[in-house]
Amino acid sequence: MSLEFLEQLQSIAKGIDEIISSSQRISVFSHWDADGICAAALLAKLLLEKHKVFKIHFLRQLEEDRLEKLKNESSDLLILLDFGSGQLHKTTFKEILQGRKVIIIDHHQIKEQYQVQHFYHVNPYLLGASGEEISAAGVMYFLAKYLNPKLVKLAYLALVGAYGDRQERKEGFIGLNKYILQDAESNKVVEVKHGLRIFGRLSKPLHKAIEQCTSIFIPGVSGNESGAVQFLSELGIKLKDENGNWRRLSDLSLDEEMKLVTGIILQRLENLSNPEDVFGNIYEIKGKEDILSDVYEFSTLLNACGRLGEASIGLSLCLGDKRYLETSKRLLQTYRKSIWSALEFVYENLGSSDIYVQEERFTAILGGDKIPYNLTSTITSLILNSTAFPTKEIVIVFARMEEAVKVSVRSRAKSYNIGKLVREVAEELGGEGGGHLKAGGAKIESGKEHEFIRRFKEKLEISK
Ligand SMILES: [Mn+2]
Repeated sequence: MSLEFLEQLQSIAKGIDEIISSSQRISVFSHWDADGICAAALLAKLLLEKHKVFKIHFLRQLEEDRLEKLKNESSDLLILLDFGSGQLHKTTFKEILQGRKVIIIDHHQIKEQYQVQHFYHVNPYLLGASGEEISAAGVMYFLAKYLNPKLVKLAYLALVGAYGDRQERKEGFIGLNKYILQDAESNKVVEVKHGLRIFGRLSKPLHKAIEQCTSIFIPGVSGNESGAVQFLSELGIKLKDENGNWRRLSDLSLDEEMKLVTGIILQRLENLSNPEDVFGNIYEIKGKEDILSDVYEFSTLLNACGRLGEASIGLSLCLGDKRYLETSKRLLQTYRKSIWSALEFVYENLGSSDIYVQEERFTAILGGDKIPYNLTSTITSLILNSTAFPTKEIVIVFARMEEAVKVSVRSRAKSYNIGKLVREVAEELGGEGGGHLKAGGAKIESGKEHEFIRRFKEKLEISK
């Protein structure tokens, strides 16, 4: 199946190359998360090598008001990355397709597919594969590689994008992503190691890494420096070496690292029944330093830049410009602080049925303005995956967004098509939405949160 995808993509690549070559003014619109930024970076490299002039814009989402604006785009070629597939069925989109060339490179679910002249829609679902096994950056990577073989050296960007979209599983990268990892390993771009998957392995003092880790929420330790110091000293792990220098996670002996893993699991056991695996693959990017040398850390950094409205800083980092490294680290700090305070808010309100609603099959969190709308998808994933929160197999988070409400849904269950359910409910309520099998997002009118919950519950029951 994967091979069918690669063969078909290779044949499409030629047509895409021609459409790019024949265009003078190229406008690129991409999603502002790590996947969108990596896809944009891969496309930018390809276009730069072709000496093309282009503009790149990053958007939170391709919503109706944005589509309206795209109708007036003056470029002769419009390229959409990491969105577009879920908007194709809209009337406004059909109008956009008239009078200009359009390329969509996406991996979200498609409601309606049709063919128009000068329109390329590249999506794994149309090529015998699934959007769960490859990200937009991954699709863009294969295209870039077919059109310019030396771009295989950027394979790591496709992994950073896939990681950002949470496509890396316990067993590692699977499906088409696995082919990308193979490319990356055989070209010595990425090396796979094993260890404790905590942000700041190489770049931070140990207690800081534990305290600031966003992938694992440890009550009393996350976001609490003295809590982290105490936690480590209780485990008998020294914070400094003989010379008085702060130790990093990468300085620990295997024995100490195992002690730490056990400590984290035990700490989290107090709040949960099923502690997640904190030990696993680490993907080291060769020839990069600091925070940019780890696929996981790089993707977190890009998400921070994008979600705080500075995706172009992330893009510069992907293109090898190190001038913004310090700025991006400051953004990361702000990003983490916002995430912790939102998680703390939810944690403190676990008992409040106005905020933390437990239904039979899902948990809904009415975040109001206590959860920043630009971070809802990250926060929803963290809550679903963190054992500190007693959730059902699906988590819905609502957050105020100017006049509207942003909805994020994440699921552990295999039996539903979350993206489709979210789109249906949102559209019934006059809003818009879509997504993947296990993740969806929507924008609805303020005040319709409970109606969303009611309809979502009904649809879940029918689709079970
Ligand atoms: Mn994506």
